[in-house]
Amino acid sequence: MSELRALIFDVDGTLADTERDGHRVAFNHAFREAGLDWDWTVELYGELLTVTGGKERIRYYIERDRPDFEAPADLGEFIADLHKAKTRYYVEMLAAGGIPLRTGVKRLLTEATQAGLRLAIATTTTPENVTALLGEAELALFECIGAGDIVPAKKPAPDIYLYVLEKLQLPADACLAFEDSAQGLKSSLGAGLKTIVTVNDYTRQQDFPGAALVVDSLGDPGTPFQALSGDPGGQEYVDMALVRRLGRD
Ligand code: XBP
Ligand code: MG
Repeated sequence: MSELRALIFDVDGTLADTERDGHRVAFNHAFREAGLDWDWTVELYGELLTVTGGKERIRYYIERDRPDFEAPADLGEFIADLHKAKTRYYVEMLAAGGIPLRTGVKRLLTEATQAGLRLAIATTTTPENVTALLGEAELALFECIGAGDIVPAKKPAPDIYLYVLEKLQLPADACLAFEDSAQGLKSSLGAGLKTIVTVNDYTRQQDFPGAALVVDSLGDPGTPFQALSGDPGGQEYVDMALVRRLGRD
């Protein structure tokens, strides 16, 4: 068994709650701009989140909910253009307002860096979205960012985690992953990674078989997490001691 060397983070839902008030709003903006009457409500978006990747999600929606849509000859190009507009707007939104990192994220990133652990990102989202979400100082903490279409098969396939492990030149048992969703967990477990799940409103009801720990946030001193499954060993927030124990178990 290797010593813990790196932490690998998912982005959407894990580093920040970006889906409901970020991505969803940006998709709707792009639809309106393109003259489409499509409106992804909070509830509908929860269903669509079962499909990872924005382009894949739009295609799934057209096939499932818009049987009468007169698709252009090149549907792939149409979706790609729509998605480009969505990304542009999402990045603009973040630049204008920003979405805060979830409880404990900033602290854990700092503590892990100080403890000499390496940090990486494995996400389905478009690379520009990651840069827009994280400030320069936070971005600089990550030595590897695996994002978007860099791998052909998105989560729940393990490919993006395998890509990051390859870049880090580390075996899976020297790393610990952080995810927020069942599809994300499937992806990290598929790559052989022990995984802590931090649920959010969209993923709270999902099942997380195989997770090392399921909590409602990473927690902070004075703002304890609630453990939903797994053994937090008396800890109230995810710190280096807990990370090292879960990385070893
Ligand atoms: C979550 C996703 C993404 C975002 C939208 O990614 O599935 O598709 O919802 O991003 P993760 P794009 O949890 O792996 O960070 O529109 O850029 O695909
Ligand atoms: Mg996620």
